[in-house]
Amino acid sequence: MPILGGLMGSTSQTEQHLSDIISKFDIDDMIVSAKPFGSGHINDTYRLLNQDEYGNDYLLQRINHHVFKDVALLMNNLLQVTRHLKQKLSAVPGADATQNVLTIIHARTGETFFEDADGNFWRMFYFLKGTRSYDQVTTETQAFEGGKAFGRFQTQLADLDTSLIKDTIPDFHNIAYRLQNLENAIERNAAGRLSEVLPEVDFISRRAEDMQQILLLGKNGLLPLRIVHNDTKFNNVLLDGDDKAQCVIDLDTVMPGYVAYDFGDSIRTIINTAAEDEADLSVINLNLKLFEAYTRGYLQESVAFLEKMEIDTLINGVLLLPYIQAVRFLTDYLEGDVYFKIHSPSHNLQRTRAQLALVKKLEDNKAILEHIIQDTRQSFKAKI
Ligand code: ADP
Ligand code: GN1
Ligand code: MG
Repeated sequence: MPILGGLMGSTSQTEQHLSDIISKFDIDDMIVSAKPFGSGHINDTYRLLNQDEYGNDYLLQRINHHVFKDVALLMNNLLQVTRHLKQKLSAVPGADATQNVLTIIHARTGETFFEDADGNFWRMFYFLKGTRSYDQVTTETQAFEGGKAFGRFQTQLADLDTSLIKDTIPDFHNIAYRLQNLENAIERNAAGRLSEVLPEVDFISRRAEDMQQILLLGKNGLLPLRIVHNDTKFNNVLLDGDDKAQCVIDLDTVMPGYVAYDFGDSIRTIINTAAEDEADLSVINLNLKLFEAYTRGYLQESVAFLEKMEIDTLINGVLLLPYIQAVRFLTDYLEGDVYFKIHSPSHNLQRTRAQLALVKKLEDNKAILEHIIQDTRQSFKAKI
């Protein structure tokens, strides 16, 4: 049994509850604190500190089961993906499967998660010490390393048996489905906020058709479905103390999809000189150097397996992902903030506006961005 040192003596109800949860997992360490960690919008995350500073720390998460409705299916995906990645790494000199891939700590029942009496679902991983995740990227090294990490991730999953991976959130990046949801939210106007957002609705409607390109190419069999990450915002890759890529995390949405989705979602968070939810739209600009660095890192690792059409549609992903994100934030705003964690009543509206401002900037610079992608591709093609 783990001895929950500091936690055990605690009077806080939350800590006592966490202490009970921790005791259900198969670890024998003395955990002295459990502190909320990270800035994810979906799960509740805690870092568990080991009394022994040289021992393992752990990451405990309460899985958001309103978002991930089938937790057993979700965790089975994670098991398959992490197993596959660890196996791949065993052939790579210098790679360390425990440091470079998430490790699931099983519950004492042998399951990959624990369901508490209130119907909450919990899981645990090793906490990767000495790593950092960035909500915003500031250096080309960070961008390049992030690109390498996600490019490698896709490459390593390219031969995973797709039948092992199930949809955790069906139609996750299906823009037609997301627009339909927005349409429904507009009709219901559940939170009475529609009159505030008419310019945003108009901006979105005017682009609805153009944004369907990836979906249409896919439907027509011109783009291969791959196992992709689907949530490649930059804080879902851990960099080490030297800002080298260490581990891709947040594997909940690893599902079949198109590679442009992953590229676009990373770029959404890298190229933007401001935060995802920036209130001052005038400071939302593009950092082309970071875009170039990410593209170089990404293609370096993935160009060998990508089809030409996949590279040609990366630019569509760059425009689509901030757009689809805005559609989702706006839908949530209209529905009364039922999906994303918010920090103020207008947070989802602020996020929507910031993402739409980014879409506009990206549209204005589309030709330059496309040029950078194709130039980078050429430089690698020449080498292989
Ligand atoms: P969410 O789905 O809510 O975004 P994540 O799985 O991304 O949850 O975790 C939230 C944050 O916790 C991450 O952005 C990262 O900073 C940190 N994190 C997640 N897993 C680990 C880990 N194994 N080791 C260290 N930090 C981690
Ligand atoms: C959520 O879980 P997190 O914070 O990494 C969301 C993503 C969005 C992102 C926007 C399962 O990601 O799809 O792009 O917020 N995850 C889910 O910041 O909906
Ligand atoms: Mg995350």
